[in-house]
Amino acid sequence: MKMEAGMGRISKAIKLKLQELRIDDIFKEGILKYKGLLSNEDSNQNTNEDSNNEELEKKVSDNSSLDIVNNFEDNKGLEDSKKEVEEKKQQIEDDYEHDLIKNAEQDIKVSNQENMSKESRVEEDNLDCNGVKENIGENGVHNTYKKENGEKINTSKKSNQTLKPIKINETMMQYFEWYYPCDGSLWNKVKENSKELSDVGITALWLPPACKAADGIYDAGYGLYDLYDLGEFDQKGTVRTKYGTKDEYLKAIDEAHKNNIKIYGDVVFNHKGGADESEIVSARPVASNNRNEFVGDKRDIRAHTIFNFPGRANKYSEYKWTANDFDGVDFDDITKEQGIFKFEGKEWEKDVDLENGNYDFLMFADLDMDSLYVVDELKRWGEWYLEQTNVDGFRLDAIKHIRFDFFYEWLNNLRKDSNKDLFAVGEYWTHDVNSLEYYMDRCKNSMSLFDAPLHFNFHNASNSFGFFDMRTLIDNTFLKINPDKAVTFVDNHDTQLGQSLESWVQPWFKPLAYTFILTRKEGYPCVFYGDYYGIPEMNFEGIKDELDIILKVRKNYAYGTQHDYIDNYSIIGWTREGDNEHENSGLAAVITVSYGGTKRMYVGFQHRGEVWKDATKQSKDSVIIDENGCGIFRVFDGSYSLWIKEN
Ligand SMILES: [Ca+2]
Ligand SMILES: [Ca+2]
Ligand SMILES: [Ca+2]
Repeated sequence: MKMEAGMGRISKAIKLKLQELRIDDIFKEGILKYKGLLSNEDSNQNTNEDSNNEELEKKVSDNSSLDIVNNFEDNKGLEDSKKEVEEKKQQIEDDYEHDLIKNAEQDIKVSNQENMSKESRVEEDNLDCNGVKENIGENGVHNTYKKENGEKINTSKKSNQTLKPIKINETMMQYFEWYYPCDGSLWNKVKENSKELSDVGITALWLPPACKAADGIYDAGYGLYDLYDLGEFDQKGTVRTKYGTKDEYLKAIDEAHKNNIKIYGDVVFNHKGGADESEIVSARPVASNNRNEFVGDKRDIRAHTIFNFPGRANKYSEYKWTANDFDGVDFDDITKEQGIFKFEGKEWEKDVDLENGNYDFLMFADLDMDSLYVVDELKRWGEWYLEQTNVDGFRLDAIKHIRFDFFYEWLNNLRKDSNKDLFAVGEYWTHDVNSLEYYMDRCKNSMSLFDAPLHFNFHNASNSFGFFDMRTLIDNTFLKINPDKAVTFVDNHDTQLGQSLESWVQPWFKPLAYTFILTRKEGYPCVFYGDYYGIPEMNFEGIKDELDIILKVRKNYAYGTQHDYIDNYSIIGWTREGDNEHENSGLAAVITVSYGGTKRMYVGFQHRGEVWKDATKQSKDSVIIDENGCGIFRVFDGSYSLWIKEN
């Protein structure tokens, strides 16, 4: 066994990575186009190196092609940007090459030598993880819902499609990104692509909020206006929402179900925007950074809190919202002042995230979850929504701003009423895994949670210039402490470039992160639409080709006992032995944030004598599994490899 990658090539790979990262900064500053510059430079260098080297350079170049590509408006922009790129490069080389890279090379060389000299060990997985627990239940026919007065009435379902038990690993996809066009095409796209998504291994789609929102067709759905308008009533300028009409939504769900794909609806309960009328309310302004602290006297404000839904004319629900249903608003229409105005006689919910003193209030008109009228109306809506759409579960928005025990009751009620499992995943945005753990306790384990801390680890590793200790990749993650309830993801509509919680995982690292979440046993992975199809608004092409391979490996091979080799600063790996239910299953995965190399790993005695290949086709090696059930698996610099039995 020896180190395959020479130091010269490593140095260049890191330099290229530095360029990519700096260029991302340049991109953020609005300077356009760099891919051509990188590619030209790439092809002008190192013409004398051997064929292995060429393959490596191609790989690194390929990685760079995953990055964001923009077009110049004019030649002047091109010249300016070239100049700026050159300056940035010079700065990077000055800053890093002579000390950081040199030191790192030395460190990593030592680290790798230590690793190579170690006898590879067969390690049993100590995590005691049972993988994705989400099982599809028997979809009992939900044929009743309660009217406001509690009377049960019979209703007919729009869809009686019963999903078949899923025998492959479950994989969710977030089927939208922030800049998806406002052309009303998304629901139809879901319908058209359901079969293809099913074929590649997607078993559930998280769709964006279907309800009419304050900004009509320009609203991604989170500025919620009318829960009962799924694109059916002429409100906020159109009948349809950003994504299409109610009819198209229901047809999309039906088609997804025909292809055995579950649908998770996005539920926005924290706030309402786009009120139909305003009213005078007695309120006091509070500090933005401490919502328990008043920063002004009690006064009458004009609050946007009356929701009559005139376009819907009482269909489905006669409930009218007024200031009594809210705790506060973000605008006084008398003084035209933006702020946080807490209504007299109302209290922020106590059991919420404690950032800013009390994080009940997020935006618009904040729902009062202390009000039984509000809680009852939201329960009724849940029953109605389920009856209308036949969704299989929910993505729950902004749960850190909602009374922590609210959703336990809401979900419990719906699950009992419908006799369905009803998967749920909550969005609790935090770096702090302890907050997630606390929330789980408070919601009595009634939902899964997005593993935001794991996302931040990916983000940090991808921006680390190669200096991220990969042994710590799952440290402080929800995945580590609660693998059955962690929904793992790489990026989402909030973390994508230009968005409120921007913490974009650099494109070169995305395939590594997806290899991690899609081939390991723990967690329920969620693939981001923007990573898959790209984000044209940001000139990001997406990594569909890479993801299709990783998804198929998940679907067909990622089964059985897991063995971890998360034992090296740069290169980590793991294997799955496969199981009897999935023919030829089993895999070996290797990822590295820095140098390439090889890793000897145990894949199972039952695989002795088999020939394994890299499904990503980056390495041309044929690995023969030895008499001990082990193989030696290669990975190139800053990349990933996925080994499966040749067949
Ligand atoms: Ca709230
Ligand atoms: Ca309240
Ligand atoms: Ca509230």
